[in-house]
Amino acid sequence: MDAEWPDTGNTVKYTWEVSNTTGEPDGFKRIMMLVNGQYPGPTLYANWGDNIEVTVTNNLESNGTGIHWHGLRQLGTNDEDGTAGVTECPIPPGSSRTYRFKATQYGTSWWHSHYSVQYSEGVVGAIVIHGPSTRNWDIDLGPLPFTDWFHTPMFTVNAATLHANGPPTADNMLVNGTMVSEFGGGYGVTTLQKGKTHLLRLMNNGINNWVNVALDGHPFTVVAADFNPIVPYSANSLSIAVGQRYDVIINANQTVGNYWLRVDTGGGACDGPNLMQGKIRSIFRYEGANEDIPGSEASAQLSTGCDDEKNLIPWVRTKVPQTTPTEMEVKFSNTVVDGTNLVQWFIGDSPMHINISNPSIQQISYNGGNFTTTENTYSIGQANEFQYWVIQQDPANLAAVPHPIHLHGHDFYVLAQESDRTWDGDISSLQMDNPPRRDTATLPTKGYLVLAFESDNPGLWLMHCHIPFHLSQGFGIQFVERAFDITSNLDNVNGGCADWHEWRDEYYPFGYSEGDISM
Ligand SMILES: [Cu+2]
Repeated sequence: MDAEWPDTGNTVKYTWEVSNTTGEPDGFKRIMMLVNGQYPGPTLYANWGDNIEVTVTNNLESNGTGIHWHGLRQLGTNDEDGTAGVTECPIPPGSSRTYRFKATQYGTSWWHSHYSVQYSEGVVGAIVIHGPSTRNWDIDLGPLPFTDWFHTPMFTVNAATLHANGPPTADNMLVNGTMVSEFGGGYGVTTLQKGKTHLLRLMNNGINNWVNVALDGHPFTVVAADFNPIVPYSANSLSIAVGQRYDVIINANQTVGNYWLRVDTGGGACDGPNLMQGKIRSIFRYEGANEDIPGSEASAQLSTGCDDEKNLIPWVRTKVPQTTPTEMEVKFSNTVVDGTNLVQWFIGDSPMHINISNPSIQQISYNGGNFTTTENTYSIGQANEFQYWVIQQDPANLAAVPHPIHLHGHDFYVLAQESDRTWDGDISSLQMDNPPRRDTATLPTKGYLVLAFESDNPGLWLMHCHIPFHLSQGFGIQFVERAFDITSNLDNVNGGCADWHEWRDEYYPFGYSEGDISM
């Protein structure tokens, strides 16, 4: 939970360099952008209550950058959220900035570039914040990230998708940064010790695909969802949306040997096609076993589709007061503009398009936040009160797909989540007694998601679909939470923007295309 935290007095420090390079995580060589040359990027480790300081230097040739700390609330430190166009200007090539914030929560998450679609080029890694667990375990195996993988650079795929009639086809899905393909590559290997219990931190750091996962012969005991400890439950298979995490315990009580971790996408109908669907795997090997490819049999049916887990009971109980939520409608449009298709997602009246060179946090300080329609801002005035929102998909949407909805600066409570249905306004149907609490939840196909969060963190907070293509196509809003109470350090923002503007004007003397915000 994040109402209080210990003060360790300790500061963990990291120094990261983002650079252009090449990599071949599944045997196919392509250009990548990496932190410290590593893929996945370095894991950020801290203890609950630590201060964290990460200095990021941009050594890219012609791209800005910036790092967002997914799920970390940035309580009182809105300017450290790392969101280009909202809380900062991008860090230009040749420049550095230091992010400083506190680990007010504990558990598993990830950091990623929030500059356009850059994270899907490789600027991504895990966050592990050590804290209590709702069930004991012997060995922490660390993070196990999943990501669907494209052989074509994502900036190219994203540009094509903006004008396409459907989702792009992924070439593969990486498990902990590796997989086999027709070009080579290899399976990842995770080592288990016979007779021990192991904590494994599953996360979907992907782009477009949901992840359905199971381990032969070993059910998962699920102990946390996103940054929230839950009442432990047993699952044979888990479904994980882009941005979500599950901490699970695996009991190594089987015969010493090799076991398959089996991974499927959502199947294509609810997410997007993946050429390796049905063949995505990773090896779990007991210490002392030979190094064979597993011969294990699937012991459980893999979950299918793109649905959130249903058995999440927060360990720390909350009763949410009942009131009527405000509705935001999600509409899809694919119209011909200047002779070519243009895909856009509307929330409310507009797709969100913001200027990365003119971040909202700076605009607030200049003019109190006189935002344009396409900046898609929603104002929240009251302090420390629950805010309720219905996100409703238009049943007439031609793109009948679910969306992983992520909110910055807060965890939210999931009060309702229904597919193929229009919210009827019946507040008695909402789950107010200890509802699931997390930072990313699925808005089901042609249905609705009802959320609540407390306005206890003044700032500019993005809420968006975590599929980078959809955010590029406008699927986002900005909450302007208590504009007059924002206490952020604007020196960081102003200094960063001055650097960015100088680089931009030199590098693009004939004008810079601001492009679309994505992440
Ligand atoms: Cu989406």
